Amino acid sequence: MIEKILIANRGEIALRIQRACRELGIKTVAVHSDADRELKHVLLADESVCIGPAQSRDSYLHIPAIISAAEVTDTVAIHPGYGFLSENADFAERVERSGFVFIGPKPDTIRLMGDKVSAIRAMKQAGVPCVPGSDGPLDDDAKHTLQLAREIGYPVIIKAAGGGGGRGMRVVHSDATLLNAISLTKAEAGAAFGNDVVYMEKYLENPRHVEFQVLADSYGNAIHLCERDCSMQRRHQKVIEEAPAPGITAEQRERIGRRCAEACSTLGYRGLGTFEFLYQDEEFYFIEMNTRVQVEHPVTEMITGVDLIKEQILVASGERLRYSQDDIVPRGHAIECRLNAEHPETFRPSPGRIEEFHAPGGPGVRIDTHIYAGYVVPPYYDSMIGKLIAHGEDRGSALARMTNALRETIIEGIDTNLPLHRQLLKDAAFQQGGINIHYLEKKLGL
Ligand code: MV4
Repeated sequence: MIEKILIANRGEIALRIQRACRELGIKTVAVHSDADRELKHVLLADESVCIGPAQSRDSYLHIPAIISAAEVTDTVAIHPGYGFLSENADFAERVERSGFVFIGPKPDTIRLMGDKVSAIRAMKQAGVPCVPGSDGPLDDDAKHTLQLAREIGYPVIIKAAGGGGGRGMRVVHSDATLLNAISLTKAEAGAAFGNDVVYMEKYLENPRHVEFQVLADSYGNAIHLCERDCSMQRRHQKVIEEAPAPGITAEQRERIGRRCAEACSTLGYRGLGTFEFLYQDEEFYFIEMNTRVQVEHPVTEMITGVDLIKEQILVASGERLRYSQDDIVPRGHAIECRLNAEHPETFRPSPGRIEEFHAPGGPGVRIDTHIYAGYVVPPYYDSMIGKLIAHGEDRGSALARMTNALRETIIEGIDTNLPLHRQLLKDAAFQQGGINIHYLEKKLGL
């Protein structure tokens, strides 16, 4: 068993990982930047190490500083959280080569999934339904590329193999603009990711974003933990997530979930993972796999009763999965609202001192946040300051509990998106369930 974990992250997820470690009797090392001495998990940690200046690239992204902190503290394992180095295969490799356990998949798996072309190829081979497309990189043969686009049928989308999460994509509606769009996407991808490989897919015009959570151990056992709907988003930033996805039948869940779990076994996947799908006209289309714990993992925890971070640590320490697929019986419905330090209308970040904070409560209400009255939100990092999660026996009950929780929550001193959430909970289409990925931007008039 792992005796000590270094948490290579900050904010609410660092606190969430620390809580899981404490439940498991594992000591924690907090690493933090100069700007983060007052973070809640740093104040609570068994040990803490300052790893550099405020800028992420000099601290949370600085691999040698993190490895050195692990060495001086006699750390056994490193948990990367989400963002920062969580999907950096070179980091995972250096962690392992330095003799530490990386809490996540093997470096080669991270690398495979980081390249979207190789990820799609692997998933297609493993029987996961994918978007009709080029099934590989686009080559320099213009005639062949034009023919491919016609076969797939316009509109098509050109995506960078090194992209993901909305970076490096271009929609094309006709032959006339295809080749130029490919050149532009290639040039941008080369500059942004150091990899100018691009591929083509059929562009789905009004899909929902539905993702399946998986968990696998090192012995070929893998399960899925149902799906989440993350369609409520703006500029590729998720705003509200929920589980299960409205309108998805038990038959669909079983069919696609089993494919995901089987793909994990086939690929020798280890740890937590997420299969991202676009869902349109009752069909699922795989687009990407995330090899980290995700921000929205609590909605899955609330409906399945599984502590995903604890399980992630247990499988990383070499234990067998404690659950079989039959043990996973979803109960009720859960919704998460991401709380951001930003102006509710302009979305401008709003760092500063939190003068007052009142957390909501009551049955089925959970808040994952590192903020407290007197805490100063630094300007250097992502503006998310926490997550409000509501669970109920059905979607209506979860919505009612979230509405109450949003009404009770008071954060003063900085702007937050609480007013936006209160408005979205009243939205008729959201209440109905099943909005698509363009809904929020259209509603906001973007
Ligand atoms: C797509 C698509 C439509 N058709 N692929 C954006 C983020 C990246 N993960 C993939 N993305 C998309 N890929 C095909 N073939 C539309 C999007 C997309 C999107 C996907 C999920 C959540 C929000 C989105 C917002 C805009 C576009």
